[in-house]
Order: sequence, then structure tokens, then C-alpha cells
Amino acid sequence: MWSSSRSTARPDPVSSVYKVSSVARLYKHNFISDLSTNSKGGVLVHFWMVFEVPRLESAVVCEECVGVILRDSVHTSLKNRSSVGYLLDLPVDIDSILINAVQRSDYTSTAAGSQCVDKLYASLPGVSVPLNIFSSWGDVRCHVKLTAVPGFLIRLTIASFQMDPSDCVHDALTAYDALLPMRGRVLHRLCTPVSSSISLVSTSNVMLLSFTMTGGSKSFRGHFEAITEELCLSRIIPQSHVSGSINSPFHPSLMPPHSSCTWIFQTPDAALGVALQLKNYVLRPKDMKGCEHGWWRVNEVIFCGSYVGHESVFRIAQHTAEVEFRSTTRRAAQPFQLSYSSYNISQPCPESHFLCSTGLCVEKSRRCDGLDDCQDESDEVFCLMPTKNCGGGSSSPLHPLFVCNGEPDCANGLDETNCTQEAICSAVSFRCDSDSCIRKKNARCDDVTDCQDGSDERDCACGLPTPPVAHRIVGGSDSDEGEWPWQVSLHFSGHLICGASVLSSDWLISAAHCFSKDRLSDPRRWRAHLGALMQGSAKHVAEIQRIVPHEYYDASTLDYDMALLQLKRAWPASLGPLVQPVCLPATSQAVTAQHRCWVTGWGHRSEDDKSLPSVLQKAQVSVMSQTECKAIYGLVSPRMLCAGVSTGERDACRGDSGGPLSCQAPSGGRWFLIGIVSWGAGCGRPELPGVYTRVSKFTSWIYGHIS
Ligand code: 4AZ
Repeated sequence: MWSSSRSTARPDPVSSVYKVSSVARLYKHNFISDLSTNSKGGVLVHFWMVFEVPRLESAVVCEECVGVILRDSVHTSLKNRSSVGYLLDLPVDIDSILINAVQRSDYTSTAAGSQCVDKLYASLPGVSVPLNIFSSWGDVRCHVKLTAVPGFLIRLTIASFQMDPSDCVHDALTAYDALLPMRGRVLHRLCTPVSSSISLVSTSNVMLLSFTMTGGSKSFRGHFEAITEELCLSRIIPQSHVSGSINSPFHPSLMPPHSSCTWIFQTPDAALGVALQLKNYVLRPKDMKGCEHGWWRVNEVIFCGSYVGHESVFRIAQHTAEVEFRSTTRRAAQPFQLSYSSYNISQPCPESHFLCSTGLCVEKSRRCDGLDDCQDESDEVFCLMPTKNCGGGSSSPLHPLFVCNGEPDCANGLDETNCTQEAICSAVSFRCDSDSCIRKKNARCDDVTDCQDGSDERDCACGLPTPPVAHRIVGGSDSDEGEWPWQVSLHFSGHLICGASVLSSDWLISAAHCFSKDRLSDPRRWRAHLGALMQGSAKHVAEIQRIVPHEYYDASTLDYDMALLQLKRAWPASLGPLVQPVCLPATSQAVTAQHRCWVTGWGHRSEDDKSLPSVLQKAQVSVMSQTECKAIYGLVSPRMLCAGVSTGERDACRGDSGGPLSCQAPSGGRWFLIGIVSWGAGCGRPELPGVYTRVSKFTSWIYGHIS
């Protein structure tokens, strides 16, 4: 099935084109499903063109080819250099021809005569039209076509959407930036319940909503209205204090595709530059790759934006600045708000402060204090190895690295005393459920009750392998049955693609990059093999209900490379010893050189390995300091850690991605998921360690989803 829209007033030259084309045999008929007007005053005709394609011939008719056939039939004149040409004798604007293949089910459900197709109009701008849909009596599969007066846009507000978080297949709302369900025009897709209002804006005067609500008792409440286009251009004079904010177009609505804005700043004085404070967003110089989350031009220099879990400050050391932003996603994007101020170019931070690479200013005394005050660790690199001040004098306290990390660093034992004493809460202290903090970093599930409320030993049925019965990855050796009961192998359409770890009876954890390509994001095509030692010998094969990639995952830097997988059904408790969850580290968890860390998986055993191992491989690696890791790879975020051996002979490789880096304290006890296999330069190369997602940075994000 194909849909197309183009601007002509009369329809049927379409048949005349396809009936004499290379796809004539497959072409059946076409009909007009809608007419609308575009902002240039033209008529937009929305066609269904029906092709019957035998499965074996699906390669013969591609979406692109069907479009090319139509475009090639439009005769344009080189003389007047316009995009308008003639098809037979009808004027057609070639630029408005858009063709998309769709599923047969989309066609039948929107075609004339279908049970649930609604058309709603917003005639007057600013007047909101209510839109409520309930499925209390059974399944609802509805298409609702929204149209506004020509020249206006549509804003859809979703007040609430009650449904079960789903796989995006059974229950979902898809909003299209078109009147037909064209894949290339998906504006937004909702597969999780909405309780606080969100809104989205179309790029023209039409929008199509496709509702699938199964199993009853689901509801959608919202409204839509016609709104005017925004010209996003302003001149700003920033003052020395945070003097105002600039927003993405249509803020707080999601930003429509192809949005752009220009801001021209001029500070009151040539010695003052422009500082932009960004919330959950950073700008980085553009490299060879494209910008995925926004393109920025700042006085002729290009930057790419990306979403992060912290704030940043972007400084322009010039007193006038032209800043242009363009959205780069095909779908609606998250809105942003930035505040601006002027700053002293010769001294960006106050005297007693240090300038971080994130643009933040932190007190100089916080440099090399073992805490990531800058949010990108730029205050913690090029630090001298902290000296062990074991004297206990209050003038220079013991470096937090050594305090209560479970290992004797001072001969007098001072570093490991009073560890359950209450402490100021920070990234290096352990937080009990009561929200009081203690100095012992690795208090979680160590079989000693440390918190007064006992919360450090709650939910500790994890990380205990079955004692090996007896007793490769790169440079690895065969594992024993039950040695890594949290290890999962993930298969897509029957092929091993990635690893994962068991977190609970219905949640697994893996890497976001395993699911980032369009095709790979469909949970229905994945299977999780649990309790396997040999490939193909799983004790249980589970279906996936939902894939939750981290919302800040960045495919170009592999930052936030983490995803959770919810199983359709919990694995049977009877699998007991051979399938077990791994323990999640606390945010404060310290991994020292004495920890025993192993990477496991069924991935390649060398860069040019032709076949995959049958038996689960294991290799012992050491976690490196972040300073060493950054010295090797440069772009290493606080969400990453390096582990390996200097000869390179033991390492993870292709196919191990998403799998665990499991660590155990030198004193024994439970195994914790310290890392997730993410990336590296090749496999097993000397001085080039594997890079892992640092799981302790995600503890609250993970619990937020799974509990
Ligand atoms: C990969 O392609 C991959 N040596 C995983 C880990 C490493 C390299 C590549 C680390 O999935």
C-alpha cells in the first residue's frame, strides 16, 4: 500500500503514470482520501495508491522508486526554474510530492467505509475543540483527522492518556504530521501513560491521530486548536545578572520538525560576552557526524546540542552574537528553555572559582576532592594521586577516595573506623531509605546491617552464583554452569546480537545501542535467553514487552548507553539457582583495584573471529582510574568506565555489548553489576581497554522504572 500527497486540483493522471511504468503489473488503482490546502495557497491531494506486491517481489517496488516514477513524469521547464511542472496538463508542484509505503492494516482502517474515522475541524484560531476517547467497552482502533484553517497550524494538547505502558504496538497513540498514516511523517508516538499535560504542534494545517487501545478501560482526554505560525527571531540585550530566558519554538509544546530560531545578542559593553545557561543540554563543537539533537550556529561556528542529566553554561566571548538554532529530528523534539546573561570575558568565574569544561564555576577548594562537582569530572582530572593523610588531623582530612571503601588504606586503620557514623549526604556517602547517609560506601547487601532502618540489607536476593559444579570473550575461558546466573543472551530475529543481565523476575538491563536502529527497537522481534551456558541451551526463552532506552542516550558519543527490558511474563521461580538477579551497586559504590571484576558473553573472541563461541566466555579485567581512561580515549563521560588489562589480551568484543561487567569485593560476598559492555577501540589491543557504562550513575533511574 502506498500513500501520496501532491498539489493538483484534479486527480487521475496517477493511473496514467503507473499503468505504463515498470511497476504496471503490480499497480491496482488509486483514490483520493482527502483534500487540504497548503500555506502557499495550493490544493494538497492525499491519495491512496494500491499496489499488490507478492512477498517475493517486495524488492522490485521500493518506496523511493514509486516516487521517482511519479516525479519523472512531471515535466518542468528549465526556463522558469520553478518547482511547478505539468503532469498531462495539470500543474503540479514537484516539491510537494511525498510518497510513503504503509501497512495494509493502516490502509484498511483509514479507508472510506472503515468503522472509526473521525474528522474534526478547528475553524477559529484560539478556540479549543475537545477530543476525548474511551475504550471502556472493548478495543478501539481509531483514526481522527484534524484540520485547521489554511495558513494555521494545529496544537494538540494531551491532558491525560490512561493505558498500560506497552510495547508501542498494542496500545499507542501515534500523531502524524499529515492526513495519512505515513511512516516518514510520525510526529510523536505515545506508549506510556500521560498524567501531566503535554502538547505538540504540526508543521501545517493538518494532523492525523491514530489510536490503538485494547482490552478496555483506557482513555484519552485532550483538545486541539488552530494556532498561528511563530516567527522565531529576536534581538536581546543581556544584563550581568540572569536577565531573561529564550525558548524553543512553541515552548512548552514539543518542538515541531524543521523548527528554527535566531537570536541576536548585544551586551552593553565590549568587555562583556554572552552566557547561556542550559538545563539538561550541552553544546559541543560539531565533528564529522551530523547533529542529532539540534544544530546551532554561533557567529559562524557550528555546534551540536545533546541532552544530558545536568546543567551547563555556554559562553560566547564576543559582545555581539548571532545564534541560530535548527531542530534536526524528523519527529517532534523536547522543548528547551535557556536563560542568558552577560559575563566578564576576561574573568568568566569569580576569583575563588574554577571554570569547568561544562562552563559551570565551582569553588577552587573543590578541585581534586574526589567529587564530580563540574558534572563532567573536569575538576577531577590531572590531580596528583591523593596522599594518604592517615594522621587524623582535621587540617587536611583523609581524601574521600580512601574513606570507608572497605579496604585498609591506613596502617592505623583510621580510614575504616566509624563508617556507620552519619555523614553529609554526597555522591561518596551511602544513602539509607530514611534519607540519612553513612560514610560506608559499599554498605549495600554486604550482609552487615549498617543503616539504622536496615534498608541497606533490603532486597538482597541477588548476586550469588550457584557454587560451580567443578572447580572466551577475548582471552577468556569457558564458564561453568550457574557461575553467571544473571547473564542473558539477546536474540533478534533468531540471531545473537547482544548480552544483558537479569535485574528481577521481569526486568533485564542492557545497552541502549543494541536497540537504537529503527528495526531493532521493535520488542516483538527480540527473545531473551536465560540460564544458558551453551548457546541454544537456555533454561528459559522470554518475550520482551517493552524496551526502555535511556532518554539521554547519544548515539554519536555513546553516552548514557543503557536500556531496560521488561519481560512479557516473569521467568518461573523454579529456575532458581541457574537464573538469578545480579545486585545493583549503590550510587556511592567504590570499586578498587582489589575488586575481582569479570566480563562475560558469547561475543567474538578476537577482532577477526569468524564464528561465535558456544560456551559462555569469562575474562578477568581490572577497572582503571578515570584519569587513565580519559588519557587514552579523551571523550569519556562520567557515565563510562574503562576496564581491561594492559596487554589487551582479555577484553570484550562484538556480540558482548549490553552484557555484564560483574565485580565482587576482595572479601567475597555478592556480585554487583558495575559495568555494561558498551564500546572500545577494536578488541584485545594493548593499552586500549574496553569501555563500559558505569551502572552506579544510574541507580535511581533504574529503580524509578522497575519498582
Ligand atoms: C562492540 O562492537 C564492541 N573491546 C564491544 C566491546 C568492545 C569493542 C566493541 C571493547 O560491540
